[in-house]
Amino acid sequence: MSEIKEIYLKDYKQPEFKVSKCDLCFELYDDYTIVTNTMNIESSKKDNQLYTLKLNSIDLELIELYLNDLKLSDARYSYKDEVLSVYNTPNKFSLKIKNKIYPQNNTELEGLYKSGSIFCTQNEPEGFRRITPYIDRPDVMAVYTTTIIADKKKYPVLLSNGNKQSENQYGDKHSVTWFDPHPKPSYLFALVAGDLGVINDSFRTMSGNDIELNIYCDLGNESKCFHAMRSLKDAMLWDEEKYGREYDLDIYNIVAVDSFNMGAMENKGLNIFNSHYVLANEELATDRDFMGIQSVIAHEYFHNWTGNRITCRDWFQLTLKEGLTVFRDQCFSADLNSKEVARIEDVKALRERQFVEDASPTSHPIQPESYISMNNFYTATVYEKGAEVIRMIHTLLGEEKYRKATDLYFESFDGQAVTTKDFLWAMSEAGKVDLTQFERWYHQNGTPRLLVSEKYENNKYILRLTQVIPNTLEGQRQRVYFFPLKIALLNEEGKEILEETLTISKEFEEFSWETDSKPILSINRDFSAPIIIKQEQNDYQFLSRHDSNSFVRYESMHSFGVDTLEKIIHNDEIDREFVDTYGYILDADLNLSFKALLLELPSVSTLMQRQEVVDFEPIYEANEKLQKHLASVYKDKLLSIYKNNHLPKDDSIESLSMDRRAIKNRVLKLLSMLGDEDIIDLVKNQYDNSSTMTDKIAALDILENTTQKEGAVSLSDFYQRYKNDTLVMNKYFAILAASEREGTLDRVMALQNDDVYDEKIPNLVRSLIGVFARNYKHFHSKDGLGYKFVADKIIEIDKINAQMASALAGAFKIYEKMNETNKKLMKAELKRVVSTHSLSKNCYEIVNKILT
Ligand code: 0A1
Ligand code: ZN
Repeated sequence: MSEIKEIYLKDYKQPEFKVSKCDLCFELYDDYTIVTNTMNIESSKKDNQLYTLKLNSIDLELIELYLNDLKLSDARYSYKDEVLSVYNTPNKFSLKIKNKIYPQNNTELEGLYKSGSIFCTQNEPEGFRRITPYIDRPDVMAVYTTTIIADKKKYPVLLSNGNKQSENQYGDKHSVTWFDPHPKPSYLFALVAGDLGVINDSFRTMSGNDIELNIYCDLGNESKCFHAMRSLKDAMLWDEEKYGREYDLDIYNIVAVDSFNMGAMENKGLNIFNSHYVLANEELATDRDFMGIQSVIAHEYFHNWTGNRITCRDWFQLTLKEGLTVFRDQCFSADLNSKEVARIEDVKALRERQFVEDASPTSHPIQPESYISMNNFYTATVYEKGAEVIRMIHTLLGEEKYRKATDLYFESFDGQAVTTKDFLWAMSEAGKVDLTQFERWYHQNGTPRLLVSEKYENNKYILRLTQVIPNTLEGQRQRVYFFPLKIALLNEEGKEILEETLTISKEFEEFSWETDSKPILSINRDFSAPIIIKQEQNDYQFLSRHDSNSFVRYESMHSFGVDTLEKIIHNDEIDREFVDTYGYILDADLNLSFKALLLELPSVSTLMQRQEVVDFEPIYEANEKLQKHLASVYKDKLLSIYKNNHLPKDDSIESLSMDRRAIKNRVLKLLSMLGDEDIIDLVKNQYDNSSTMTDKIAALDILENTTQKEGAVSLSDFYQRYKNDTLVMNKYFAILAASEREGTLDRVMALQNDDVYDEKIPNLVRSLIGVFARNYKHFHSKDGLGYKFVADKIIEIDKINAQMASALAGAFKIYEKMNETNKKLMKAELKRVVSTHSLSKNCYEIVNKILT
């Protein structure tokens, strides 16, 4: 393991040297690659002293170095502890370094590596130092020229950032040179070489430039790229209309690869994507996959302005680009689809991932103060909570001032590497609000709670609010927040008496309004702040039927469900009123996707988050009991909803078709709890006859969880049909790994030997091991075998890909809250992992935090 060193934001210093120009040449061979890197470098000091230049380098074989064209003797440089030091450098000079790397052995998938037969790169945050020695930090921005030389037959497509400058042929080889005029940090550098298929299109920008758009993929997959292309064009137009931002190169390339650690990467002019977020057609992708592609394609495109043109000064500023870009992609998806459904889905994801993280030993502010491995900070907190913080700014400023403020941000900082303070300056300057107290959202961690009490007397409605702020992990007190709280008071018919956005800034606050009769409170409308509301009294039954704000309507139904399940856990009693409300929603005339959300019962994770000491068994039992009850009371209604919306041959991805699939699969799942033969026939029929992957997967999941026989038949049919399509096989592995059936662990273990499974491909590891580690029932089984299996995998995969391993270790974050039996079992495994010889710093950081 490289030395474990914690890096602190407070230690930030400006770079001692700047690189203005970086010319790269890659000679790609089967067994190795030669990189020649020529940089124009200048000292930041102007005193004509001689300095030592330090370049980050990991696992590089140096061949030779030249300073101002003179070959450097061994005495002029040294290479140790991942730093190449060049001694006695002048003020301004050129440095040429030739080195050798082995992309085909690179299983970490950072730097230059091979995904199948394709060469590709991943350099954020610190991968570039695995390609060539460099000042590998985001505040060093240079203009890059890249030449790639490779075998013409094997690698006909050679890509890098920017615009294509020239092409040459030499015998069996060819070369292409790319020039990117926009200065950029090294983490945005990209290279791709391979024998690729492509689809092309073009986009005319608002000032009339025609941009060439290309999406590259494995040969044969071209027809699966059209949804991604449509999404790209939609995103380009949206950014012009909503933010006045236009694309700035002649060409925009996207490449889909199968081996990728994350979702996608915004490299300037050459985005590299996990193929999961590019390839889709109606037969092979689910509706969720289509939505995911639309939002990730947009996310990476939006980074061109929020991330690339204006980048981060240092990695502690990550939320500057990520929080803002997630907010932008969320708004884009909301504009193109259903606003109400999009907002609910975003909040659901936030609570399932970020709230859990924020209540765990790895809780951190959206702008952390320290890290051991930056790779561990691409978190739900930095991304999703970061987006909520930007959303609150948007709410506080309002649409018009927010646009003025983003214009000011772009004008003021274009071409620079800046901090979240710079962003907040632009927001408060153009928004004319004081954001001093608001800034605490960047530096404090944990989810704040708001206690709500109400009083009505003498025609006066009084609302009392109390902020309860969690302590830091070390037990220090944190301060109260400034945030927008959107509320409404409703009359008995559900009509709004008033709607207001309150700004909350104190620990205790009281608001009052004169009203003729006692109003009903609709609070945190649209989830205007990422907080937990605790009400002394509630009107869930009324609000889930009548609130005009769809978010609060969903929220009330959801909270009503939570209360109902907790009553079952504690008193074994099913709340009749909840059951009635459920029936009311079944009958209501609503957008069908919204209705499907209202009818979704609270997740196991939601209930778990509310337990002081976590024990999953009673949660599963209560869930099953409530579902069976609802299914038997409403069997006829559910069946008629199913039949009205089941159109097996409709494979359109227009919203109505997707809405229909959402509702009918929701009710089918509920009906399947009955285990009745007529229902199982419906499910089997759906599997056999539906033309969409959404329907097939929904049916397969039900069959796997309810029937021994039909499940096995359909699963083997599915396997035979799709075994050659890895993206589809991910779904197969995920269904089996998430199964609640007995014997899941054994089957997951056996699936590792399946021909399709490959431990080096992150998507497959996520689908099999990652999904199993989030299968609460089997991962937390009281024999401890689930823990042991995942710990074994962490240790094994850590040697292949440390980033993947530390992501798996995240499943143990819940450790501290577990009941004694599980805790003891977990502890033994965590200790085993942390004491593993040469464990990566990525895993060490996560496991060590969990244990201390
Ligand atoms: N910047 C990318 C996400 C990303 C981050 C790190 C990676 O490798 C360690 C890869 C991708 C985004 O936000 O889309
Ligand atoms: Zn991003």
